Amino acid sequence: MAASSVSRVAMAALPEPVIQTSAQTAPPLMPPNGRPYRPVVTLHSWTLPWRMNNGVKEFHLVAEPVVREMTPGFNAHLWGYNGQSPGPTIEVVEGDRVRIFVTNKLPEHHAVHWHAQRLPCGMDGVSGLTQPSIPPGKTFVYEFEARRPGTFMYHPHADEMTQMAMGMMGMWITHPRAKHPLIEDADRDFCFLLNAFDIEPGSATPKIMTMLDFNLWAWNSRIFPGLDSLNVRLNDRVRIRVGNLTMTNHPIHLHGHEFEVTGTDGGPVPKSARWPEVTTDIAVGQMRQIEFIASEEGDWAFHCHKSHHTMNAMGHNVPTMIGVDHSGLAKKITKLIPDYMVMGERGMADMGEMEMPLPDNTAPMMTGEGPFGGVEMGGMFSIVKVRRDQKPGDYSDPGWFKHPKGTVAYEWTGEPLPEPVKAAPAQPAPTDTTVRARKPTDHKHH
Ligand SMILES: [Cu+2]
Repeated sequence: MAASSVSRVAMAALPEPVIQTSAQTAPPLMPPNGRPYRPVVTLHSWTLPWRMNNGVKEFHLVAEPVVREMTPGFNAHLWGYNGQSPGPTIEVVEGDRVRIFVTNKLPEHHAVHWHAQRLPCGMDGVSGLTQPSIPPGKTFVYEFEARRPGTFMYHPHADEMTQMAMGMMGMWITHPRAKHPLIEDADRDFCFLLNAFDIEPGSATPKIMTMLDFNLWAWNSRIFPGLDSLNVRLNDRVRIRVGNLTMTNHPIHLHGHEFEVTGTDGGPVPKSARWPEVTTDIAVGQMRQIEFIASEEGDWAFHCHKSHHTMNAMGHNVPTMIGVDHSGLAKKITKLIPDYMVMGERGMADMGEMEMPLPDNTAPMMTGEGPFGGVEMGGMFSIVKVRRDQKPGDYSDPGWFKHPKGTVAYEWTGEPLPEPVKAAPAQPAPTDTTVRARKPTDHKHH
């Protein structure tokens, strides 16, 4: 990729587009040229390589239909960039001059908006407003200086609803050019986008007209149990940058640690405006950058706190059956429908164990095996694994946490516990039921 190895003729041509076929999390891309920085790791995605051309960082994005493995056994037919949805992360340094070639291989027009960047208005990527849209088969050039450090994203601004519902989006990270008073050096720096799809069980293409009732809640077009864990070393300073391109807000919650929101798409947060949290709500179109010291060893759940967002596709019309005895009814129905199955009278956990055949190309609704059994999760759920012996720069999965003896919740096997005693009401109910009325004229006015 070094500029010296590319001829003058090649420099005048477009940079070779780099295509990614794998949905795996790529290792951080150490900058091969330009100014150095500590790179990010994009969950189930990768950083787009660039070339230096007379001091300009040149990238080539290709907007195109892609096949995305959202979890093993479930491939979605999406639109994305350079072979995947989401598109690759663009990583630059504050002050870099950036030139991005965007080739449109979609069946319809396109334009890319560089969310939250300071740039000339005509580079903002709003089709019709700041530029003509990019027709199918054409390549447009965007060029501007990355003026402020922070966490950004890019997404279409042409037939936006369709193209985002189909998975078109990507992260943009601008690293500070020098030590910044509000930007710490992180030992681990992760990023991902929140996105949502409506894909009928057994099919592969999202329904683009869905307004709110999405059935797949994803991080970087990936769902649990297909989501990688975020693996860190004990006492690392961990930064996680999250952007929301779904149609609803997501309270993102970390177990076992408190974090601070250290930045938004507006830039670094002043120190006086930071406070400890364990959940931060990320509204639609927002980015939040959280940081914490990973000071507690373990396998810590990290997820959206809306419990419907940690489930995969399900029938929303299933009635609540908890506490309903339908043993008699089931017998009658079985006469008519031999395969009839009763679900939900003990809760929905049976769903996780159920051996019912799923249609081809369907993600199970709530699943994932942990060291102690079923995790019964889906969608926006992952794990932060904090380990004493995780090597610096090693992002590989260390396996399940080995809990120190005597630190795991356990079953009581001693003497049977006494029957619980009903607590007495705080105030005895009045036995005197006489209604004391008072004439309005009894009121004394001050
Ligand atoms: Cu959510």
